[in-house]
This record gives sequence, C-alpha cells and structure tokens, in this order.
Amino acid sequence: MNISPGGSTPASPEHVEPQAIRRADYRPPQFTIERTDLEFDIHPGDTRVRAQLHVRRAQTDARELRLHGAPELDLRSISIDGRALGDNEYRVDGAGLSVFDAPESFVLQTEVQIEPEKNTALEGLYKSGGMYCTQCEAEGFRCITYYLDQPDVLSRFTTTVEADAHAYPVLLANGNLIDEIESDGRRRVTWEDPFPKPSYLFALVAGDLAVKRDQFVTMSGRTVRLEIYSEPHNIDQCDYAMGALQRSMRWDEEAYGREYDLDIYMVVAVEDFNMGAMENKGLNIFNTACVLADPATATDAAYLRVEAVVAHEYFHNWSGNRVTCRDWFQLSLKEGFTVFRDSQFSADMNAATVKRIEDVAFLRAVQFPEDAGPMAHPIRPDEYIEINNFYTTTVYEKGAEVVRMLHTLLGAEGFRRGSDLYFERHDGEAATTEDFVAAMEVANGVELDQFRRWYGQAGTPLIEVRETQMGADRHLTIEQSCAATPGQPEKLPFHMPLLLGVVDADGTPRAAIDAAVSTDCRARDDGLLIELKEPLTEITLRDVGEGDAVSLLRGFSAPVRLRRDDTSSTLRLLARADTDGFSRWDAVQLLFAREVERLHGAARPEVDADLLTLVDDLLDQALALDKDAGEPLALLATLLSLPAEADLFERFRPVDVHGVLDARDTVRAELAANARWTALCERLHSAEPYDPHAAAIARRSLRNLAFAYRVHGLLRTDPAAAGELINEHYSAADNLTDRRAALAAAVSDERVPDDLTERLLAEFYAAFGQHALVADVWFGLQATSPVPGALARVRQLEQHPAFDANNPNKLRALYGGFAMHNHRSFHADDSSGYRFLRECVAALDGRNPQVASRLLQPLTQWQRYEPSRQRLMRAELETLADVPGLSPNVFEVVSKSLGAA
Ligand code: B3K
Ligand code: ZN
Repeated sequence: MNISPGGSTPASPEHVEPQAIRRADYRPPQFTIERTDLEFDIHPGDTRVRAQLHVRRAQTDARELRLHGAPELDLRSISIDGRALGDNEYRVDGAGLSVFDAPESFVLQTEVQIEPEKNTALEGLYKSGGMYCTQCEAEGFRCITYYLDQPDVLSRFTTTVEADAHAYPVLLANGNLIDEIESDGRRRVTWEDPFPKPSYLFALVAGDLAVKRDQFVTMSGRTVRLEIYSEPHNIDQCDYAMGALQRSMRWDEEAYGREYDLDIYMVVAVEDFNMGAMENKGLNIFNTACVLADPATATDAAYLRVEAVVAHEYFHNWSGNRVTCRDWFQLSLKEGFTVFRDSQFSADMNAATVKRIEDVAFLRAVQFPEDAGPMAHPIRPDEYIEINNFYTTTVYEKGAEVVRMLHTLLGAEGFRRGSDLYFERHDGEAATTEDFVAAMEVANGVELDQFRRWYGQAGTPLIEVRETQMGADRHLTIEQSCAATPGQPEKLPFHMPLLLGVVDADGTPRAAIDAAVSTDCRARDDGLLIELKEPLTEITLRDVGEGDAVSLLRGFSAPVRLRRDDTSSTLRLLARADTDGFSRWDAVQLLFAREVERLHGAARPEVDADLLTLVDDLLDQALALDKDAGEPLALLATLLSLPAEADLFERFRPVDVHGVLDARDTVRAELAANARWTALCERLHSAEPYDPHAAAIARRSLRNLAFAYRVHGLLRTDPAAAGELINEHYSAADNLTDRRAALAAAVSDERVPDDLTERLLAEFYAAFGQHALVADVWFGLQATSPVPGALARVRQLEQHPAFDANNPNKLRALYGGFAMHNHRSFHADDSSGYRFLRECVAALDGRNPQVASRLLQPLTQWQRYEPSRQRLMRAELETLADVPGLSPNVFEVVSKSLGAA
C-alpha cells in the first residue's frame, strides 16, 4: 500500500510494446547525486530501504527530477530537505518517480518497501538460499530504490544494513566498515565507499556466512585484507580462489601498473546468480561455479575458469570501476578491455597457446554465428530494447579481440603507454570507447581513424587469400570484405593486423622474411606484421618456393574468417612444423573440417590416408614427450581434438545437422582405431595426487583425450571391454576431471553397456551429488548425451529433487546442456526439441527473464539450417511471440530473430 495514492499512477495494465533506446539520443544527466546514504532494514517479508540522496541540478534549465524505479517499489514516504511532499509535487508510475519542481540542490529522502524473498528474477536485492544479496548491473538498482540508475551518475555511497543478528550475522556492503553495533537481537553495520561510483556497482550481502581471510601487500606497501565468504559448507573450497586473487593483484601491478585502492577486498559466493560474477566495488559477488574449487568438485576447466573470473572481476576495479562507462552502449569499453586483460593474465599463468586456441574456438563457435545472425551488432551497439541482451560474445569477446588488435598494432609498450594515459585521463569518470581509442592515439602519436570502424560496424570480415607461384617468389593477393548485417548493408574496409610466416618444405621455419608489400608492414620475432587497410593488399614473398608453406593469421591476429586456397599438403606442413601453435591447430582443424565436409554424403566413407598419417605423426610427437612436459602436451591435446560440433556447423550452409554429425563420427571412429592411444594413455598415467597446475592439467587433458579415443576404438570391436575400461578409469580417479572423463565416455555412445552407465551415474550422484556444482555436472552430462532418448531423460531429470527451476546453474546445466550441446536431440526431426525449449522459455520468462532470453538463443539460429528445419524452428518462435506479457528480454530476441524488429 502506498502512503500517498494521489501521487501515484499504477503501471498501465494494457500491453505496451517495448521501445528501443538509441545511442544517438544520449544526453548528459540533468541532475547528479553527490552523496547517497542508504539504510536497509531487513525483515523477511517487509524490508525497508531509506535513501537520502544529495541531489544537485546539472543542467541549468532542468526542473523535473526523474528517477528510475521498478513497479515493485512500494513508496512509503518522500520528502525534500525534511519536508514531506504533497500529492501534487511528485508522481509515481511503472518506470519511476518524478519530482516536479526540484530545487537547485537538496536532499531527497524516500522510504520504500521491497520483498526480496519474492524476487525470482535475481535482479536488485534478492534471496539466495539463506542469504540476501544483490545484482545491480545493468539496471537492478532501480528494483531497490528510486534513483538515477544510469552509469554516468557517480555518487559517494554510505550503506547501513540492519538485520536479525542471529540469522544474518554477516552484513556487508561496498567500501570500508565504519560502524557496527548490536542491540535487542538486531545487528547494524555501516559501510562507506570513498570512491564515487554508479549505482550498478552497489552491493549488499546479509547472511550467516563463513569466511576465509588472507592479505595482500600492494606495490606501495599497503596491506589489503582479503576475505572470501560462502555458506559454511563451502568454505573449504575457497583456497584456490584466494590464491588466484593474490596472483591477479600482483599481475595487474606488474602488467598495467594498477594498484588496489580500498583497505579490504571481499568476494561472496552465492548459489543463485544469473551470470558468472559481478565486480561491485570492494564487494564482488560470485556465482559459486566461478569461485569454489577443490579436486572432488571442480574439473581442471573449472579451476581455470575460477582463476580467470576472479582475475576478470578484480581487473574491473580499474577497467570498469575507477573508469566506468558513460552509457550502456559503451559496455565494451569495460568488458572488451577486461576480457583482454584476463586473457593475458590466464596466458601468463597457464599454457598460453592453448588459452589463445580456446578463446578463438569459442569466438568462432559462438560469436561468429551471432555476428552473422539476426542479433548482429557492433561491439558498440547503436540501439537496444533490453540492455541485458547485449552482454554478448560480440561486446565481450569480439570487444577483447579489438583491444588485442590495438595491442598488436601498437606493440606491448605502446599499448601500455596508451592504457596508462587512458587511466590517468579518465580516473573517476564515466568514459566512452572513443576516449579509449583517443588515449591510444595520443600516447603513441598515431592516427586510428580507420581502426575506429571496428566499434561501429558489425559482422565478421572475410579475408580471401590467393597464392600464385611466380618463379622463386610467392605472390599473395589478400582481399577483405564484410557481409551486410541488420541495418548495415554496406561496410567500409577495416584496419587490421595480419601476422604471417613461412615454413620451408623441409619443415624449417623461416627466420627472416623478405617481402614486398603494398601497405605498412614490419618484421617481428614471430613473423611479418602486415597492416591491412585497403580492400585489396598485394604481397610478394621472395624465395618462397612451390613446397614452402605460408602461415597466415598467426596467433589469430584479427577476428576474421580466413578463406585460403591452399592444398592439404601445405596444411599438413604447417600442422607439423609451424612455430606458431595457433597456426598449427588451425591447420589441423581445417584438415579435419575439410575431411568432414568431404565425407558428408560420400558414398564410401573412407578417411584420407594422409590425414591419418598426420595424426600418427602427432601421436609420435606426444609419445616422445615427458609426462611433465606441460604446454607442448596441452597443445597436442588441442591438435588431436576434432573440431567441436558447433565449429563444424559454421562451415555448412545450410547445416544438415545429422549428416554433419555422422561424418564427424566417421572421422572420430577412424582416428580411434589407432592402437597407440593405449600407449599414450598409459604413458601419461601419474600416481601423483591431484594438482591443478598447468603441467598437470596438460597431462590430464591429453590423457583423457587418449582415453576417449581408446574407448571409441574398443566400442567398435568389444563394447564390454570398452565398458571395463570406463569402469577402471572411473574407479582409479581421485578428482572430478578424470571422473567426469569416465562418465562422459559412459554417456557418449549407445554401445556402452546400459547397466554400467546407470551404475556409474548413480554411484557418482550418491558420492558427490550433495555438492550443488557436482549435481550440475551430473545433470549436464545426461542432458548432453547423444544416446537416443535424451529428451525423455531431461524431462525425468526435471522432476529430480536436486533440480531447482529457479536456480540459473541448474537451468543452464539441464536446459542449456540439452539445447546448446545436444545437437542430435535438440534437432530431432519431429521438432520435439524445439518445442521443449520454447515451453521452457515461456514458463521461465515470468520468473527470470534474463536467463529465459539466454536459453532461447539456439532457436534464433534457425537461418543456418535446411528449409524444413527452419520452418519448424520459426514456428516455435512464432508461438512464443504470441505469448501475452513477454518480458522485454524475450520479446527483443524473438522479434529480432523473426525479422520483425
Ligand atoms: N559486469 C558483470 C556482468 C553483468 C551482467 C548483467 N546482465 C560481470 C562481468 O562482466 O564481469
Ligand atoms: Zn566483466
């Protein structure tokens, strides 16, 4: 009930179509909030938020103060400088609150009632298990109180939290603790954050939490307290994240000269979280999946993810918090840059080449389709309906590639000069991507006008290379183009770095390259760096003969599709002998992909003998390495892996899902027939206890790959023996990585004896299912299994007591696993997979629109498939579009993908 019905207009009941917000319409704020004092009085069912906002007019003609506020806010009082406002002085509606005649400078006091216990969208203040926590980016703060909830309004926050002392002994907010008292069973603490920040960085936590403490001494000698909080049963799994945090803090000092600024840095692990983690100032909130790790509950991949996400959120303290974004169109300013920074960090901590390969594989499998589909947008979008839909692989990962290209073009030192200047110029400000590029220009005395097109043009450029032998020289013509994307029919050429090298026919990498190039270029230790700017670039490589191979796009120096007309023997030479690990991997991937293409629909599915010989050679290389060799083993594991199914789909138009998968299975079966996987598996066995460091991860990754091939080899001849092998692998495992490898093999093929699969899954759940994150692995394995009957299993698992339809991790494991990674069942010919996903999304949308719109993504790719499949997928989207009251999140994705928006 509102105290002042005259001042409020309830949200209109009739449906209003969500409207687009445009970058071109950006205007600086009319008012600013210099200080924000918040008081939270937490009572289950009746939480009060009292806000004192010290407001100042920022534009002389501004009169009406318009604050954002969600419809759920129940306004209980409102006053200015201590005087209660009358009904005719303000208005409340479904989107916020207006104060009609706001003075030049004043204190606005409001009190609202909210019910975090009912908040299933997990945006604003909500409850996860027994604790209260927040998620405010992008626009969650307006679900907490009325505010100028936009990133260009920076304010100094003081936060007081009061709650039952017994149930919520830990009360946290941003900044430094300045006061705590306890009386009458209530606990009350006050936190002060000295750094002005936008509301999206606000955080609060209240719970009965355990803590792990450590410290970090900064480069200027200050001691910072580090605290990681979790529910008590998880606290033993926080050690690894603590180490990762300390490594990140040191790395950012050394690599970027960035020092931490508060006296305390806190991380809280919560089970219900819409994404990975959130960089709130001094009080990061993490999905448990991105912070907890121990050998029984985290795979090697999970350890690496924890390290990367801890680093990412920490790095945001400078790239995001000290310098924030002017508006949400600038999101890539903080996200692209921070992803680039965390990828540099992970590369420094682990197998660098493999990190690069994984990043590129992800970009190609997920971002390239996005950039070619109905939701394609530049890394700095021009418009959105729902900003949460724009936390995309384009803004993040392509954004990081754009920053990486600046690093490549300017060199490490030049890039550091640019980033130093950027931080110096914009510390404490809300900046734009333009400010970032301008700092790079000024610090290096260069002009980056053409480079700026990467921020405004969507779509993946295509680089087509034609090679002609001219006597002793090789002539290359390099053409760049970029297909039309929604709203952008014509593209201008991009400025991009192309790193190339040469491998001589005898396998010797060329140390110095003699070349004539029609554009800027320079020699580097790792190859010749060519700056492509024109639609057509010509290169003559001297003394490059018929059998020598040109290694193009070393290190994936630009986020482009490369079309090359080279022969298989060139690719095999690169795969065996290139100095650039990425380029070796890319060559093998291309050979595998071409083989899948060749076999697709072929009458006699026989795998090319030269490809099998190459695999044999790579196996030789692997068998010659010591089991502690580290990175070379990790690289061989990626070289010997078949392209992911989603990667292969990128090569076919239209995609005949089942035909492509059958062809891939044929290649896998042939590789699996190689007898030496057994030797490799045995050679890489280790009796050492589990260790999450790079060399051990490398050994396990190749060993588990060899194990998977071995199982598939045996399945053809002796399924019972394959079952025995899986059973042994499972029983011998002392960690989740190996256990999961055994289970993945068990669910990977219908020839694996059913009773074994059922027994192992049951044993695994009985032993580890009490850990929510392991239960997610268990759900995910079954949801992704290509064995027929997956949909029925998924429907059964929905009824399992451990499944929680309000927990995003469970939704992603079960529904996401099925729709995004179980291509055979999701694309069942009877449309059952499509229908199931549509039903899940429709049911979820009312509860959690952010997760609902993410899960919908596989249906939006309908244009890639054959016409009959397109019709089925579109039909589900059309049915969904007709559901009354869709959230803006799902509305935007559905309508854009149907071409209606
Ligand atoms: N900045 C957050 C993401 C917020 C997503 C809002 N839907 C995490 C990150 O990128 O670090
Ligand atoms: Zn981020």
